[in-house]
Amino acid sequence: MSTAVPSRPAPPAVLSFAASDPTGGAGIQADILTLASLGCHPLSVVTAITVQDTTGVEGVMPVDPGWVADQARALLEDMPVAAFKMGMLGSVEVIAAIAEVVADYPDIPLVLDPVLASGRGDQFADEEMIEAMIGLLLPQTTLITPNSLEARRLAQQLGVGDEGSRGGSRLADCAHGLIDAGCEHVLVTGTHEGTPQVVNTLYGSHGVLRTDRWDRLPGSYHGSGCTLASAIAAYLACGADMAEAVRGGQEYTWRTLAAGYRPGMGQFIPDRLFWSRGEDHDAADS
Ligand code: PXL
Repeated sequence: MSTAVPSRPAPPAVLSFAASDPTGGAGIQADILTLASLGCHPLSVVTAITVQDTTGVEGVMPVDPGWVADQARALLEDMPVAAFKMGMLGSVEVIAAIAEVVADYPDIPLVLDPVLASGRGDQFADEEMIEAMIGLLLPQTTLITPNSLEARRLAQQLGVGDEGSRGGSRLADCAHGLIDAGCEHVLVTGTHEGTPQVVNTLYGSHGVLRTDRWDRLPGSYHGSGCTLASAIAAYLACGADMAEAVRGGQEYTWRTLAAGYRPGMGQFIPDRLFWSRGEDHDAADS
């Protein structure tokens, strides 16, 4: 006897740990849009709530660490999770709580976006939080996705030399410092470097795995890092290997930025659903 309602197979579930951004530009809202757009089922554990508009962040209130852990455990005990994605975590205590939960799931790939500051300069992580990220999360991380500023700051905390010079070899040192500290792969994004194109480089323990160059887009975007890390997590959840996932995630993100829009008086936000808007929005094909 079968009383089960016939159902289609569930899409791969990706669990995002991130803070709420009420603008819908960054944070958990960006992650949910990206994951759904790429065919995954988004699971969302809220780590903090923020007060912000498209011009800046006014406040951050971390969620109680026990509540963060409980949200995640409830999901993990109910269903299979194909990948973890982490963004703004809010406090040392929340980082510790999350690190303890994910330690029970060592086979689930983990993409860590080390949200140290917003593109607009709002600071989100103090020295103790960076220490906690490095000590507790990095050894469990499959891919960390710092921009070049974050890569240098993390490396500095690790004691990897930085005499203030810029350039590929220095970022490579930062990336290898992060790998030596325990993560498997590092994708350093180059938006903040002075290069004519944006150069993003994926490192593994044996060196550079791929380098991708992207035409710079005009405008200042809010939520591009969240979109990229979530998109890579989605590709990994769908079975791509790391190099394919990093390529696919960048391609998707570039298209969301090219189709970005400005809903308020501040930054542009990426259009994670660009493909649903009709041909005029398909900027990458033009
Ligand atoms: O873009 C990084 C980021 C992540 N998460 C939240 C944010 C921001 C930037 O403002 O507000 C919640």
